[in-house]
Amino acid sequence: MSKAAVYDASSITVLEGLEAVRRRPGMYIGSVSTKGLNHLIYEIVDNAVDEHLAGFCNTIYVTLEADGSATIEDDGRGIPVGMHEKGVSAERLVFTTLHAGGKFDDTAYKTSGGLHGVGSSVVNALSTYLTVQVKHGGHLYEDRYERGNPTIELVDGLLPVVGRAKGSGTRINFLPDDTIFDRTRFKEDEIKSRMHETAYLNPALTIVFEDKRKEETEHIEYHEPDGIIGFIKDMNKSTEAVCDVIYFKGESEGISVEGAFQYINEFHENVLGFCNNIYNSEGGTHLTGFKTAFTNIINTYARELNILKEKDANFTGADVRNGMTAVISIKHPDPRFEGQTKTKLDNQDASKVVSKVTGDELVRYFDRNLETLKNIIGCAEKAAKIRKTEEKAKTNMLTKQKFSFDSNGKLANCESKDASKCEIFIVEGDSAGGSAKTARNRAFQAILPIRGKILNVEKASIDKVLANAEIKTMINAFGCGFSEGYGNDFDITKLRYDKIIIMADADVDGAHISTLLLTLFYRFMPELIYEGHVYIAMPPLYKAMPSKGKEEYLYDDKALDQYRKRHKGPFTLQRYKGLGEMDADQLWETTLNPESRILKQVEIEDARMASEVTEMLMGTEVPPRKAFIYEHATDAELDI
Ligand code: TSJ
Repeated sequence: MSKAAVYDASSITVLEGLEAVRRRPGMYIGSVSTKGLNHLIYEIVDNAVDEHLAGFCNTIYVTLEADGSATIEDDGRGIPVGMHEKGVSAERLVFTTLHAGGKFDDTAYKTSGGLHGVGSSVVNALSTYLTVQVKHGGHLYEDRYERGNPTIELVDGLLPVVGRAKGSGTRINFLPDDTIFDRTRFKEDEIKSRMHETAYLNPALTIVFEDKRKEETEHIEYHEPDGIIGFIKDMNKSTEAVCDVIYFKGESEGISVEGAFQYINEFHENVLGFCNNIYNSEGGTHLTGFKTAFTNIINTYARELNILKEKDANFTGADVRNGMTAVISIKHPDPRFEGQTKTKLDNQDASKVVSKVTGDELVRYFDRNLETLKNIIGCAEKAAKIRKTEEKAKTNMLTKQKFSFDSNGKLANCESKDASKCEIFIVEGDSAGGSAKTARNRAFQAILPIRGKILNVEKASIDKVLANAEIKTMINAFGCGFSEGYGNDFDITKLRYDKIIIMADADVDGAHISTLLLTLFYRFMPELIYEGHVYIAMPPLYKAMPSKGKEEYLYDDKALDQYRKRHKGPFTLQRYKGLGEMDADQLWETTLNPESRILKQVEIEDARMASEVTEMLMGTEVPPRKAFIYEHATDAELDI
């Protein structure tokens, strides 16, 4: 069959549309990194979730296949395979039409909520192949695409029947295109966490996850009948709760609102927003509405109860959310998004409605549960007290800081003042720091040696963090200040270096120091990471010196294996134990010279996961940390 045979006139624009997706994939899925890759699965799963919301699907199966493809299956009604007005099956339209988000409002395919899952054609365009199987009316139908192009001929505009089937449902199998994505291995941790979250938000749904790439198939069933209450309980399971989970819901102006929260004995807040069951990592109007109403309620009660006296200032929003874990989930008929990653809910009516529901429902709750209310106000009082102490400490520090920058003895700054060209290396140890100072190109490379292990900021209180000399030097050198729970004095536009490069030995201690530094950045200067300024230098592990031919630096054991295979004849192998063993020339050549070095760029896939991971890695609990480090030890993502 010639390819032309399967395109009719109406599908020509369609194919041009999908070609656009292949040309600029980032526009449609955010990026072609692992994050974009995982996104393909979510786009498909969202369709099945829509079918669940429509009341026709109970179970979704998500399988990472041994061959690298993914399969998603549901037990819904099956995508309509019959003839659609335009002369093609509805199924073909789903996978070949780019729709901006309005869906095709005039077809049978408009889903119950018309909520999400608009990206099936995008997934199709970015897949080497994609097969669709639909069970319906006793028949099994099948369709297939390659890089978005259909390869099966329709019979009178209908999909061919390939067999018989019991029940109904849809099954999609696709292989991401390795000419589009940097790497095509799905990251199971992020997928599992997203599927679990989807289960919490849809308490009647079961999601069966399988990873067949593992030696022994991993099988997990996510079913969370307690919904977002269970979500909160799980997030807080390893900490001491200050009160029970409080749940409320309500509806107004066609928007339904559901919220749950609990206080724990910690000094941070974790408030997550969802719209139509999709997580909004940049928050938005639903969270603003909740926060405004909540701050008002607590301040009003605190005055009524005379906990806040007439002369006292109100609690701030951050005060009243001190220790709070919350989920706000709304259903909106026409959600709009803004923000860098288009994940910030923008509908003004959402703010109004969430505010109203929160106000009405929580006043009703607190009137009947005065003890809980008093506990919560207690958390706010603690936060306010700490905030005031810190405000004082910070003013003191900042005034001192103004004079301390120049006398910042250990920093060997670069000559250029053009931040876009400058780099700062944070080097473990004074001796390596010394070599690096000699080796560097002082025109644009600054060196900041740090001694031993810096403070673990996940465990230390803020005043200790700010008192730490190494940390102060870093904050001074970067030039942007820092942000923490109670205010944001961080200004990325003042950053003095385009690249902040962590340079530590390639051993366990080195890894620990890198983790400590990343924790510091993530907690107090997260924009540095979000905006891609943070890198990890990769010094070589070996130098291979053949008796004939050129010396070569090898950066990991895989490179050594490859060298052994590639290189016939004898060679001497030098193993570097630390940066200190290299002379200045070697250090320049292997680690500093932009032409020949290898840097790993630090990227955060998912802020929530990252937060959990830093807590897990740097917090006081030991066992999960070990498992995580082992699992990811071979996962380095190389850049440049
Ligand atoms: F399962 C899945 F993830 F693979 C998947 C399921 C992927 C995609 C792209 C779609 C679906 C899907 C679609 N599951 N169920 C449906 N349902 C419909 O498309 C459907 C069926 C019947 C009717 C009707 O009005 O009779 C309407 C719709 C929207």
